[in-house]
Amino acid sequence: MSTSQETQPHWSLKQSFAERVESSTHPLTSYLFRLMEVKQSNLCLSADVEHARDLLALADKVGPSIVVLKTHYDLITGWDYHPHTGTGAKLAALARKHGFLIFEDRKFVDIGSTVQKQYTAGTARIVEWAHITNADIHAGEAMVSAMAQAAQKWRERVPYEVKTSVSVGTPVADQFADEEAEDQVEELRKVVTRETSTTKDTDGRKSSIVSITTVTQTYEPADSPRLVKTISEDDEIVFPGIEEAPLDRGLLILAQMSSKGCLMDGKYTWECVKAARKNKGFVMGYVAQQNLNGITKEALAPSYEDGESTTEQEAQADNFIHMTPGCKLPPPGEEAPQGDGLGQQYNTPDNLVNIKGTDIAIVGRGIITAADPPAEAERYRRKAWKAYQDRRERLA
Ligand code: 6AU
Repeated sequence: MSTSQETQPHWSLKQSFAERVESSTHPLTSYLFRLMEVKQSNLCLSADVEHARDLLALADKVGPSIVVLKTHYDLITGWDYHPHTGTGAKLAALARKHGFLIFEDRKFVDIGSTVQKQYTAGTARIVEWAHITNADIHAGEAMVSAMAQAAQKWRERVPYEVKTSVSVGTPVADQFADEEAEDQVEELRKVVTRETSTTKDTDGRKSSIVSITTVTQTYEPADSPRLVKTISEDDEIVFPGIEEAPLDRGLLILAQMSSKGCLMDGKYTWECVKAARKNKGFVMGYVAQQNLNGITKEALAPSYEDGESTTEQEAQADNFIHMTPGCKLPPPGEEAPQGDGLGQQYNTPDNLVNIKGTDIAIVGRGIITAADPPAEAERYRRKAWKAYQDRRERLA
């Protein structure tokens, strides 16, 4: 696939991450660019391990080398869904400790109403612990605005901490959105039941339970950008190089894939570019195999008649971040990394970041299966950072 950038590199390809902070249209992207400069890292670990305890141990060990930790919560055994003490909350604490963002690779694709619920509700409540998630927009651009709306609604509630108080009344289970509140009600119900069952009226008849408990939730301003204050003392450690991440949530549009025979063609990728330009307040960028900033329809899908297009001005203003999976270093003595035999295709960090112009290299098995994952993560960090520096030098 040829790009207009081959002849005329887009300005964002030449700038440093620090320089791109100012012109970012998403607060989380600005933050991430700053974090990348502070940690001299453009590495994302794809932490596709078997068990939740392995995930947390790996995140703690590799955390110093990365700026993004990518999860697939649905392939992890033993994922604890508790909103305050579960795996998501523990990952969030590790993210604060080491300074990285969490990216849940959920690849949402459905009608708007369904993705809103999948994103913010259900068992995993992804929006609460993942700064970033991604979407395959084959269902159409409307799902992006639907997710943006859901994230915004959630965000408006977050500066307020939920405070639950329990008092005597009549409980209705459906009222209890908060799991903890339900637990408290259940406890009280047991107490009341125990007390009333042992209480007899003077005439010997058992008293009946007229009222039990009601739960009221009030919202109090919180002064720090977190949902969960503390899990344990260790969870209070905060990475010293930069302030905590903002509470804004961001989306990466899955514009191109690394897998062999992928059906996402130029027409689809062009629709991704248009959806990104239309939803800049929520879309941070792309999961893609090449840089798409400033790209035109002619470069991606010349014969596609899409009816509406984006302007040259809009294309010039692009400053989306690009994260790229299918990244591996070749084994010693070999030039190119081999695929995994299951359709995954790999490129080196140099090819992806320097030549193709993407920003963050996503590495999974290249690090996870190494004998010493933290040391291997450091090796990848250095290679990916060098590729970024080489790109700037090459295009200067
Ligand atoms: O480095 P690997 O091959 O062990 O892992 C790559 C990770 C996996 C994939 O689900 C994911 O990256 N991925 C994605 C993402 C991030 O959306 C897109 C894609 O095109 N290829 C790909 O491998 O967790």
